Amino acid sequence: MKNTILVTGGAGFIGSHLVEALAKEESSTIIVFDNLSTGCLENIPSQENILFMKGNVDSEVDVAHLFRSFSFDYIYHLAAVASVSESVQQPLATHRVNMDGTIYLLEFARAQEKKVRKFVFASSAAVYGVEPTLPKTENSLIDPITPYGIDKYASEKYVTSYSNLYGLNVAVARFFNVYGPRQNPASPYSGVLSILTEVTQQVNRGEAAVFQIFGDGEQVRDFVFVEDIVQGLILLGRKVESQANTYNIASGEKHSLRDIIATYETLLDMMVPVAYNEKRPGDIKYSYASIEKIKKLGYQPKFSISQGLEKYMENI
Ligand code: UD2
Repeated sequence: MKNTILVTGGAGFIGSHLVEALAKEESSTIIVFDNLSTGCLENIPSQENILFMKGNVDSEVDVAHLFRSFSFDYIYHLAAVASVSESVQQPLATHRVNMDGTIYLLEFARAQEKKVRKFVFASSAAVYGVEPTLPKTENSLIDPITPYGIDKYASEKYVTSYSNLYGLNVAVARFFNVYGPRQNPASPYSGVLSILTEVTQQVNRGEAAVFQIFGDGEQVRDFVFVEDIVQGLILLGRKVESQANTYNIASGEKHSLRDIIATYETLLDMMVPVAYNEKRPGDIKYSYASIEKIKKLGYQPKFSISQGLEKYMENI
């Protein structure tokens, strides 16, 4: 079927993988809407059925131009300031993107003449905050502790309210710790596996690099390979049952940082030099997801941590 699909943030780490997967359906046209603040054009495959439009989700003018130019069957809203630390330092600026940006898109989506088949919103495990009950299910206590998490949760509520108020077809995804090719290791708050990967590359080039562990390395996360995130997002887009529902997207596996370092050492046949530092303030010791709800839609993670890391290593 011929579909026009919008991916906001489509030049970024997760968005570009989604674009690549959606564009395999040759009859679909993918519109990438991105301001290239952290994403880049090289992330997007050059294909006839992928079009790029530069713009800001928090600019009414830019979003109006987008919806004047195209009429969408599906919308995947991934554009955001993804850095939690930036949201703490710049709450107003990140709020404009992470919250107002969502409302602009919802407003134009509901006003569009053609009915949107699904508006999928990318939220985060950050909405659960530090409350310790595990695993996190979609009904776990919500208690975000940063502007980033608060804006993600408020956006989730906006998205589902547009289903109640205007009959917009919507679904919400909560990502756990995503990793994979094209994740940028530049900031100390980048995904830990992008930093660890960079350190192993530096060591292999003979450079003096040390991976800094914050805390004792026994912190546990649910690391999910980016292609499994894409699988989950596409399911939420396609399945009618996801209507007005919220889903964790994760691997359902839990690993400590020390286990992961050992997996790198086996895969790369090397020793990773590490140094131990004070744990980060506010760091959560254990975080992992229940994925039972999204499994009912047919989701099945395809990558164990070692399979995901192997594919990651092959693609950097
Ligand atoms: C993740 C998300 C964040 C938010 C949060 C909600 C990422 C990149 N971040 O933060 O956006 O949703 O979950 O709970 O997905 N670490 C090291 N050395 C390093 C970097 C990190 O030891 O060089 C530790 C860090 O202290 C933490 C763990 O590794 O214990 C994972 O860190 P992270 O920044 O990848 O992700 P997290 O879970 O803090």
